[in-house]
Amino acid sequence: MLKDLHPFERYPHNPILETDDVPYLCNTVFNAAACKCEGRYLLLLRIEDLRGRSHLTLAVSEDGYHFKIEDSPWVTPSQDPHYEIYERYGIEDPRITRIDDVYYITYTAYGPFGPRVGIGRTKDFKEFERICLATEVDNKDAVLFPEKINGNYVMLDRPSGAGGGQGSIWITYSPDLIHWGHAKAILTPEPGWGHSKLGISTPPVKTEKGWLALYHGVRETGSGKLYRIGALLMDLDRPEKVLGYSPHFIFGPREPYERTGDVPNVVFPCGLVLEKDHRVKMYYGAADTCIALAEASLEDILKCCVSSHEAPG
Ligand code: M1P
Repeated sequence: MLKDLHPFERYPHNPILETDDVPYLCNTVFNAAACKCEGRYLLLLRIEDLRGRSHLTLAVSEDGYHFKIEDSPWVTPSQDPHYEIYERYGIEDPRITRIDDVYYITYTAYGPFGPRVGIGRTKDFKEFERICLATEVDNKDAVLFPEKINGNYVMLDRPSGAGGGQGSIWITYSPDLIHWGHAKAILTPEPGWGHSKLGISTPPVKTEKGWLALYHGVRETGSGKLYRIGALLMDLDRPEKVLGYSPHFIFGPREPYERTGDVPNVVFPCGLVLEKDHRVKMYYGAADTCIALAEASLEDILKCCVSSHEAPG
């Protein structure tokens, strides 16, 4: 019964990465994108430095549980005048989506005007090429779908949640990854566990039942924000059609490393790895301070998505 509502099991040796594992001085390591590349597991870590600004560093593993962090940052805020001011305060919360042979990385560019979505790409996790800043400010939590749908790239993002606004999950389409449009809200906060704002967490995974993604819901409480996780199922051909979502949260802060840290009571996944046996590894930032892992079967996550109505608006 508990498994029906909470399908994820925590890795018993969590957290898998902490500040002391980073080979250079920093404040925290959290909110990592994840993928498999040439048989190895890769995490693209958000590392916050001692000024409170973030950059991205790679970690590699043979088994998905034991990671070694590279000696120096991989992607740092750009000095290119086209990007510089928008990334001046850091780059945060990456997500990786493989489309054909290219790994696309969406990230939050953070500068004096607020957060906006950046997109870059790599073929080998050595060279990183920025493609564009895809949105205006006050937008973050962006993920790309792993294939074009009806000739377009498809992205989920979260406009208008940063300044305390009620953030919803939106979908938007592009022929070239640069020009985005036909935007539509697909999931909006409701009274309950995610009443304050929602944001997509992990890039969609294709299943027989539809596109499956995890999202976070935020609840304002008397002692701060509480970040928990739900599941969202979208139509394969028309992903703006929400087929179902979990009415309850399926994962939330419980362990000491999730309850205590720089920002308490936060679980924040940015990466899923779907294994051949249909088990899922979810890598998540815990309390904005470390990285942890939980696993579930794809089927059990799908069972949490109950049918819903057509998207709002
Ligand atoms: O501190 C919790 C999270 O807060 C922000 O998330 P969101 O804007 O989606 O609510 C981000 O700063 C995120 O990195 C952080 O984990």
